[in-house]
Amino acid sequence: MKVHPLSHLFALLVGLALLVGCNTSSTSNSGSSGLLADDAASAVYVPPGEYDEFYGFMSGGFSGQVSVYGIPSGRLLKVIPVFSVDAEKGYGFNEETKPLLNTSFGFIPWDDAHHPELSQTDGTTDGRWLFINGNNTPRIARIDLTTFETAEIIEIPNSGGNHSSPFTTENTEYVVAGTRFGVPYPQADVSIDSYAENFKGMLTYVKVDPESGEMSIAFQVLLPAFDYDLAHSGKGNSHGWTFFTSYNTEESHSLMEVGASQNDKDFIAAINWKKAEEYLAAGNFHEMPARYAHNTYDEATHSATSEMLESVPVLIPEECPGLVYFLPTPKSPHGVDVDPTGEYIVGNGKLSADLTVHSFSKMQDAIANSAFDGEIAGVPVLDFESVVGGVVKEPGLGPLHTEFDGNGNAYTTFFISSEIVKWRVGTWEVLDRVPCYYSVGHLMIPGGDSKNPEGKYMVALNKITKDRYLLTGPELCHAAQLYDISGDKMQLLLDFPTVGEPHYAQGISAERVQPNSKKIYPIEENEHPYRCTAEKDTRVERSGNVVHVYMTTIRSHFAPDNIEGIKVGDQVYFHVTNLEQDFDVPHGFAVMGAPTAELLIMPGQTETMFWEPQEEGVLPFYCTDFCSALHQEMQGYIRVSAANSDVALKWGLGEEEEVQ
Ligand code: RUQ
Ligand code: CUA
Repeated sequence: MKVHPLSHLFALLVGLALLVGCNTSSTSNSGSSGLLADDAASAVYVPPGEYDEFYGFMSGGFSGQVSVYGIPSGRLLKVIPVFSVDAEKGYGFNEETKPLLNTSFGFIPWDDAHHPELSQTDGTTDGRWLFINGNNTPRIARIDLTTFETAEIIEIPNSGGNHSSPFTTENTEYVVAGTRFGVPYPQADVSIDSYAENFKGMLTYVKVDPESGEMSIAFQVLLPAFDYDLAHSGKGNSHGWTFFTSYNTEESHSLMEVGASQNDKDFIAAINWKKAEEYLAAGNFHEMPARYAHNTYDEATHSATSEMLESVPVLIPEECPGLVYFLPTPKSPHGVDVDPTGEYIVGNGKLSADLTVHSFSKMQDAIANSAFDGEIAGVPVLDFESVVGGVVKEPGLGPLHTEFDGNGNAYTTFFISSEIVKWRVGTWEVLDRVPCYYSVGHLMIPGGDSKNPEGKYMVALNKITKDRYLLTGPELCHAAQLYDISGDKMQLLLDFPTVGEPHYAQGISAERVQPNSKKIYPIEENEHPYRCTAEKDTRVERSGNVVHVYMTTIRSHFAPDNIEGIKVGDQVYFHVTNLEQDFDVPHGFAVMGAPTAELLIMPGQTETMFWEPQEEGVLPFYCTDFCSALHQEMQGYIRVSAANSDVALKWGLGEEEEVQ
């Protein structure tokens, strides 16, 4: 039996992690009383009726959703369903949104969402779209920030664990997707022991249409089966490149906590995507079979469609000189963050005592001078010393992620020492440090990964909250902490719970988003094939055992509200159009015993509930969203008869009745 050598550093870090874990309960409540607390309270106080200065978009982690917060208040504004069904909004339950969750594995009602990423123009967040990755069944979603709804989801083939995603380029030319887990390429029934031989690591570039935002896979780059963990694209001079961190360059596939921590240095894979575009244009690629779903929601029809695609262009580094370089980076790096000037690339080696910063211009020189230290799978490995731009000495333990404030400062999270450390880009000196309660993962400064950060607030996204909040049984909330970073010293202002695990977040000035926010869907633009835009057109149609109910809703009734002639075993589609044209007047629709969620229909929208009645009887339906003083009157009945009964189809509202 082989003995796995544990490195001393690794053992030390594990020990420290345990120590921090034990100590946490004795350090609670610090800084939460006295004058400081009063100042902090007024700094985050947004008076009733006033708006927050920033939107904060937080990943919901294993909830599969995105939550929207006001900053600095920490008030929850909305939960946007993305990868998981959401009964509150009918998402993934109504017929219109189901296709969004389609994949090559079929309908998948859940995923693990990690990194929200705002679209950018000229390196500045533009408030048009928010992208987020699904980690488990590799996907990228695009949320439209005029509606705050999921507009598109594209599956990433040849990938396993879409973690290093969906970081954007400076003008949202691309969002990227790197596989965290090596998987057989092509996917096949092979021995896991054949990892080094059969498994690969694919990096994917997803093109974003500059007008519509629509995503398409532009190309994939075939690399060794390292674990590609995070990514960020260059800016300014480094625009045209993307940097992906990797760990497990050992290509271990079992007991990874040891196996993937052997090498003193892993790599950042630097991809020259402008070069990739040249190779593609020259036809220097392989169109490879790959089955993946592309799902788009059409705002005119209020419906999503799902399409299966069958191939992707793959670039192979051996055949494409200059496409990829490996930058050696100490000890299992996690985050990789590019400073606002685009010159410095911070690879956060989570088992490294120091923070290594690579220089883009040095990297260019090293490439020009062929300062290489070998080659792996056709990828030149750059000489480490030649590409290091600077080192922050012993800043803390377990660095994970770095963001920037636009004033030449960087802020790095340290998971093990549970703190954020502020340091100066260029001089590499540590300027300040603040504790986090507890064990911070990502952090977020609005625009903090763009060319133009809005460096007023910083949010720590913490993994553990024991003793910070009232207890709620074994499962506690995850949480964020808000800091003021406008001065020399970081100052803690606020703790607030989050929905699910907030891996990463993005923030943006409210003024870049709010003016474009949609209030209603104009009814005359509704192109849903089963819309009903006037009450007089409401009807029930049967064809065989398929029944379509064309229903409308307006304060405070459904039309029709009495339906008879439905039979056990029918396939009933309730197409409900909300005729309201006033802001903030959705109606809900729920049927007793229907094994699905409600519909929640926005003004001008049509949504569809599918139902197969199982038993005879008369079942009530009603509006679930309190919409007027007569909301409670907003109800109706549907009569279900035996499969062989001859009860005629009949529907009506008040005195008027129609029979088919
Ligand atoms: S992760 S805590 Cu982005 Cu999923 Cu770093
Ligand atoms: Cu409509 Cu309540």
